[in-house]
Amino acid sequence: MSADNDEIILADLDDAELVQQMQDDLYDGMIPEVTEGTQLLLSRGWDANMVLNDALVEGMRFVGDDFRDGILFVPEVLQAANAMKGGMNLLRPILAASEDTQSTGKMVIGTVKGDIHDIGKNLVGMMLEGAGFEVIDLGINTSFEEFLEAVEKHNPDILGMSALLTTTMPYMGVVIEEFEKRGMLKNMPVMVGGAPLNQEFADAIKADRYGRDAAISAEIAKTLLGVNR
Ligand code: B1M
Repeated sequence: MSADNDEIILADLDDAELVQQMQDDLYDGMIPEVTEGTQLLLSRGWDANMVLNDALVEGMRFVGDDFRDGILFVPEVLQAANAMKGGMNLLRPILAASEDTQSTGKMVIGTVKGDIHDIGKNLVGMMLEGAGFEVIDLGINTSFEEFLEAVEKHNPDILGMSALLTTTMPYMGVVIEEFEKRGMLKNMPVMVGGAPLNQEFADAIKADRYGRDAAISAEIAKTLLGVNR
């Protein structure tokens, strides 16, 4: 995947070449290059969502495949994740400003206990902010007790949970069960998401909705407002 980058001037590339180069740079964890590529595409009139999906998310897919196949290891993947964040830092304000500025609703969101993957969750948070939501982000490795404390403090309209590991996704069910026991889900629908999840799993743990990706999740969140159990 990696090419010798020394001679490449990103500004000289056409759009397709630049996207390809950004995917390579993301794979190689080159934060300044990914940031510069993001800036260039934006300055060429690219929509922020397209930059996100075509260059960054797609680049991360290659990283994931090679991580799975034992070609990349944790330090390299972390470096790629940081390069992705470099690009996302530029996209965040644009995505967040792209829709209503008035608060649509409030969502508490976190990556569940045992899981430290936060890129997807952060994207969902960004898109929700873009859709006018106030987002209270509890970060990674979030226990039921932390979700409970945040829900009691902020009284959100929606509870959101993210998990990227098959070993941590069942904990979402534990959180839902604990809230259910306390009768706290009557006015607080739950949305879950993360790469290993699907609708079937969401149904099995009694989540209200499954969000496949960040853009769809923002739409789903809007439809969830006012849902009562
Ligand atoms: Co990890 N990792 N990782 N990892 N990692 C995966 C998830 C894995 C699939 C890689 C692989 O094997 N191909 C695999 C899981 C396998 C499994 O469970 N069956 C895996 C593994 C095994 C591990 C470790 C166990 C590795 C190890 O240590 N041996 C370890 C676990 C650490 C832990 O959590 N306890 C680990 C560590 C790491 C890093 C720290 C190195 C790094 C995370 C950095 C970070 O997040 N800050 C990392 C990364 C980057 C990945 C991959 C490569 C990329 C994940 C990502 O950011 N994707 C990933 C492979 C992959 O998924 N292709 C992998 C991009 C992101 C935009 O997509 O997160 O799916 P995603 O989010 C999407 C949707 O899912 C959805 O919207 C998002 C945006 O469109 N979505 C929601 C997500 N949350 C949502 C919530 C919603 C709604 C929608 O509502 C609330």
